[in-house]
Amino acid sequence: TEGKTITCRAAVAWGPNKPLSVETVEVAPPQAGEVRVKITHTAICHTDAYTLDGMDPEGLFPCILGHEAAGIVESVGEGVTEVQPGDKVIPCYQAECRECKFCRSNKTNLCGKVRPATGNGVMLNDMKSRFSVNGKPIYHFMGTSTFSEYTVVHAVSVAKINPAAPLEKICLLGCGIPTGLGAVWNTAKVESGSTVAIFGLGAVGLAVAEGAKAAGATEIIGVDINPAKFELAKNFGCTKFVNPKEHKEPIQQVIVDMTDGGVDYSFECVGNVDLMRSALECCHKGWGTSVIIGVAASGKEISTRPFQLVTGRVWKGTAFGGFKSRTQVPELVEKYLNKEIKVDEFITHNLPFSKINEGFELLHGGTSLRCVLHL
Ligand code: NAD
Ligand code: AHE
Ligand code: ZN
Repeated sequence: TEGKTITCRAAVAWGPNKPLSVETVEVAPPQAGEVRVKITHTAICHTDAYTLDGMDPEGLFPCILGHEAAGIVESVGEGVTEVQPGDKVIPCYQAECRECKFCRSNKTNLCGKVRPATGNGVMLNDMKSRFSVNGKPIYHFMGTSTFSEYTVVHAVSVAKINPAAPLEKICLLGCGIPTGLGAVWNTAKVESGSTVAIFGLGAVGLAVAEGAKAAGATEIIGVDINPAKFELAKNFGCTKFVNPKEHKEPIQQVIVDMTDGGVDYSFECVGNVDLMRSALECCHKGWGTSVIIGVAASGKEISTRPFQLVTGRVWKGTAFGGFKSRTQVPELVEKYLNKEIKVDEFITHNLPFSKINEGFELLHGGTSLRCVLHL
């Protein structure tokens, strides 16, 4: 197959708010600096649903979504030294070129190299797509497009992992779990003895709980409007629960009252700007730090009284938990293999790839943390 176009199955998003359509697509060979990957397993993250629902200002259609996956390198383009055919890999939507201004800074995990291309649904070389259906180009998504049996990614956007790793599990290390763990360990740098509030107990929020517990947080308050999440969340480290629907006061007030003035750290894992405000305002005066993880819809803006910041609260945000992807994703895989981090526990469902729309329904329905699709 090397050097040739591959014809395979992919789930095409033809337009916002339409079910995905699993059909035959053509995947062109990788060009210089690119890698073609056979995706074996992909999960569905809320960001895929958000984009499919037409809420992403960068969302382009038709496209192939998907960004939390694992697979095996099928072929590489000219000049690629990072990986070779047969390597087990995790595609990384947050690239790491190790050369740009961002990569050379230890203050960020963002990479500037391929971002202009990935934001426009194309590959950097020629600013074109490698996917087509009957000759019509289909856009890439987040530089990963893992809802396809084969995808083409930039070589700087693929992490080579331990060949002993089970791909049907560690595909989750492509987004949600690293995001939650890293938000705690890299962005907030939660200390032992801290109090924490987590808004939204999906896979991201529960990874925050796991990270906070590992960091030695003594009180971890889970906030969700779906009480079905509470029992589950205990296994990930949550010690107390708050359902905003059961309180008439603003939820920040409820948490401030529960914690003698507020939490040391809070995390917004929903993508709701009102909740982002609550998450900031439930932080303790003088030092409380709130981290925005959730992705808000196009046009939404955050607000609070500046006095909240004047009096020492800090508002932060994180992408992929601050992890430098190509360097640190393989380290997270090792941590999983050494049983130092949970992954299996986040997999609530497994489905064949053909049932991808059912996977989206499960996520929307609130019963699924992560559904792994088997390609
Ligand atoms: P999810 O859908 O599995 O979980 C969201 C949770 O929020 C659910 O349990 C839901 O019941 C709860 N929720 C919804 N509305 C709520 C409200 N008003 N108050 C309290 N809880 C509420 O989603 P996920 O996959 O865990 O992703 C969470 C968010 O993180 C999404 O916005 C996603 O786009 C974003 N995300 C960001 C990054 C990043 O790098 N910054 C990475 C991954 C995901
Ligand atoms: N494109 C959107 C924002 C989407 C967004 O913020 N994506 C996160 C990852 S979510 C993974 O589930 C991210 O990494 N952002 C940093 C980046 O470089 O995209 C918008 O609002 O335009
Ligand atoms: Zn994601």
